[in-house]
Amino acid sequence: MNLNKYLDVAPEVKEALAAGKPVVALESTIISHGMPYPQNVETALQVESIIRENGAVPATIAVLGGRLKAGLSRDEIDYLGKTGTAVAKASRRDLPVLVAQGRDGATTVTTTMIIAHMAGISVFATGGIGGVHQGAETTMDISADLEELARTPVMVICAGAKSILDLGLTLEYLETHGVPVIGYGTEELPAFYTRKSGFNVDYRIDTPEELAKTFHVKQDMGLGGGMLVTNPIPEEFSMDADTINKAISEAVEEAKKLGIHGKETTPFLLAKIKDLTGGDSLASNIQLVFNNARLAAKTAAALSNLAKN
Ligand code: PSU
Ligand code: MN
Repeated sequence: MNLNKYLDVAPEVKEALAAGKPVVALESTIISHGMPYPQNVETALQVESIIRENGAVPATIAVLGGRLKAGLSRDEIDYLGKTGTAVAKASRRDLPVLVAQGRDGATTVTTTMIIAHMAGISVFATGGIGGVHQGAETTMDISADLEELARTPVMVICAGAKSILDLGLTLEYLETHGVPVIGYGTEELPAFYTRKSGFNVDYRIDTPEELAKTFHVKQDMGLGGGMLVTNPIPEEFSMDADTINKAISEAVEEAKKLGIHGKETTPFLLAKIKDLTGGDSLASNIQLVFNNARLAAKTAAALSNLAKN
């Protein structure tokens, strides 16, 4: 294990990693900035149970008191959920400041990948990733998540990208940076709340074993960098495309009107969409995270079997 002096790995996670058992990383921006309290805490704890039920150890990641944490207690998860947006949203550029000042941070996909990799964790489950925003030709708003996927060797399992982003440009960016975009059981990029987006993924893979093998080969060949697995929301929880797209357009318009920018954009859009859909989007969001947690646990198990052989 590549132990870093700024990193605290929870005892259960440390033991599992030392024994070559499957571990799944989870992010904390989704807790503090992505969902309201108390659903955020309930979801985070439920996701951890789902990962355990599927044979892996969960490691929720955050920055607490300036320490990088891989594996949180229930109280720590509760604290991040209750404190909400008062906890800094921590991307790569924020980490040195938060650590130097002994502060707390909710980790995005970017920083969760960084800390997972430091701890020796290869599989990470979340809801959605950041990407190229609509209008990025002029705003240059491109999430640091894409850059991290290019450089850090962690497999990120998400439900695709939502159309608050420019999906076409997001795929172009990932292609340029050599990040494989895999559809789990689908040729089409899922659009988070819905199973369809009108864009194709690079490859379709149908089993956790094959996901694990592809990621293993990528690292074994020395290519480095991450891999993005897009797992469609289960049919029964997917939303009506017209309803959700209308809410997304309204939210994007409102953000533009109010001049929302920088790190505020994604949390603003998520909260607005939740209000506009009367909470339906939140219910779907929770279910797709559960679905990704199941796949991640199985994939982490397949990856640890590969490493043993
Ligand atoms: N998309 C979601 N839910 C989220 C996020 C994105 O559907 O909670 C969070 C993730 O933590 C992601 C971050 O890494 O937002 C991206 O923020 P930005 O667009 O500012 O890079
Ligand atoms: Mn941004």
